Amino acid sequence: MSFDLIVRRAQVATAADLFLCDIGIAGGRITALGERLQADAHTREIDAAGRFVTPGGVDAHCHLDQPMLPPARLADDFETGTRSAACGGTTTVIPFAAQQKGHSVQAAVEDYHRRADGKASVDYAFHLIVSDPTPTVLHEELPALIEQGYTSFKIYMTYDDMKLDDRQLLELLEVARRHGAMAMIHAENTDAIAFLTERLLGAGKTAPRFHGLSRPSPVEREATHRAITLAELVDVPILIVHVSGAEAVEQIRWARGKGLNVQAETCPQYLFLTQDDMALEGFLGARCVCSPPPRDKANQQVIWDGLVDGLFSIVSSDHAPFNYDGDSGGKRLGGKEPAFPYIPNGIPGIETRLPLLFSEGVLAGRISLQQFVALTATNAARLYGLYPRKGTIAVGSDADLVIWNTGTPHTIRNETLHHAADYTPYEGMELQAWPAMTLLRGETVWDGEHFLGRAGAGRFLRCDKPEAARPRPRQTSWRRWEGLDE
Ligand code: DUC
Ligand code: ZN
Ligand code: ZN
Repeated sequence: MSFDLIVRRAQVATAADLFLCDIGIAGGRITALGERLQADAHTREIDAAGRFVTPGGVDAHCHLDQPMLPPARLADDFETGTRSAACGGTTTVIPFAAQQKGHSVQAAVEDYHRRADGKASVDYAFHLIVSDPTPTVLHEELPALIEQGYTSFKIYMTYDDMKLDDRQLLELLEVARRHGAMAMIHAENTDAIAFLTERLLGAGKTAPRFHGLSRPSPVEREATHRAITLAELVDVPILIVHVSGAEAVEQIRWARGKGLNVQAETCPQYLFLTQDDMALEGFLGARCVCSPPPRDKANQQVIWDGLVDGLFSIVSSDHAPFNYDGDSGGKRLGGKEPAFPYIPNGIPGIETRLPLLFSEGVLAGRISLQQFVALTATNAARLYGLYPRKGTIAVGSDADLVIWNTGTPHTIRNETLHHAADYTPYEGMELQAWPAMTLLRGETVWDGEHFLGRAGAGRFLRCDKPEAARPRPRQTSWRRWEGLDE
């Protein structure tokens, strides 16, 4: 057997195991895992002795160059966003091709390919966002796109330009069921947010921290419950994205207790930020404005508990980077300090996701290394139809690897990150882990100091229909009794 590259004496972690071996790589894939693999004249070698090696991260929720309602504008396009991903150990990203109301989903997909082509330096797939589920979208476009490898879509229950009502949600869930796609739900009650926002503004409460009060936990709890109930009626698995705290978690636990197939995602902001970060002096709190908003320490603990006991399948970044300053499009909207409803919702985090969770999760003893791998790579690949090509270290998988430096403290500084945003909410945090090297299909894209990837080297990935999106037979589903199961 001949190898292009051998990674020697790696402490390989998968979602199931931890073992010491050499990793043999040829043609961008892992072709052997074994002891003392034989090199030949052209084989490159990397000595990973004493280091953990994990699968390249799969960031299944990030926003890159996604058109926003003006004046908001994302700081990262595919070039800067995927560069940042690579330097933080992520080798596959799944951002969103967002349908604009009045336009087709197909147009969004074509536009999004143009934005990614020639720019991405890590591999990428697309989720869809459906904001205008016309009969053509439901019965022609989505079924065709799902067959072509766009096998997941996000449904918003809030935001004027995106939100769907319950009837539309049901119709989309039915498409997911019929065609085997994964439905991702942003669960916040839009009318409750509008009501609370109006009352807060009427009382002159405009500062960034009131963003949190306009979307308190019950707003998320109610929408989570409603999404679960609608999915129960259609009898289809769903995934609740960016779960922020205890009240939504309770709903998901309740649903699981009933035997419903509800998957859940959380994000670093719900583990490391709180509402106090939105109350920082001056306008600085705007930096941590995202939706759902960060809660409090007790809620953080509930989210950690959910990582430990398997409530959450994935930790994604929800990287939605807006500049704080900048001329336009950012949190301060060209130097002005807008009232909270006009602060763009989202924070950067594509580069810090893995190191935060490795350091504060694994090395701090909160989760196991195998759980880290499952949460940051394997489960995302499984949930979105990319497994086993992505998300694991196995013979036949792409040689996407992270070699970890766990011996040297690393302080997060925005100036050393590689995104285009002008801040990180984690500025000054000292971590005990940072990628020493990231490999994409056997090529080094990050060497611990420098980005070595190339814009355009990232490949588009068609997703299979996820096993996890397939409805399981259940005794209790009314559909079965009424003969509505196809
Ligand atoms: N939802 C997201 O998924 N990302 C950014 C903002 C939001 O509300
Ligand atoms: Zn969302
Ligand atoms: Zn998002």
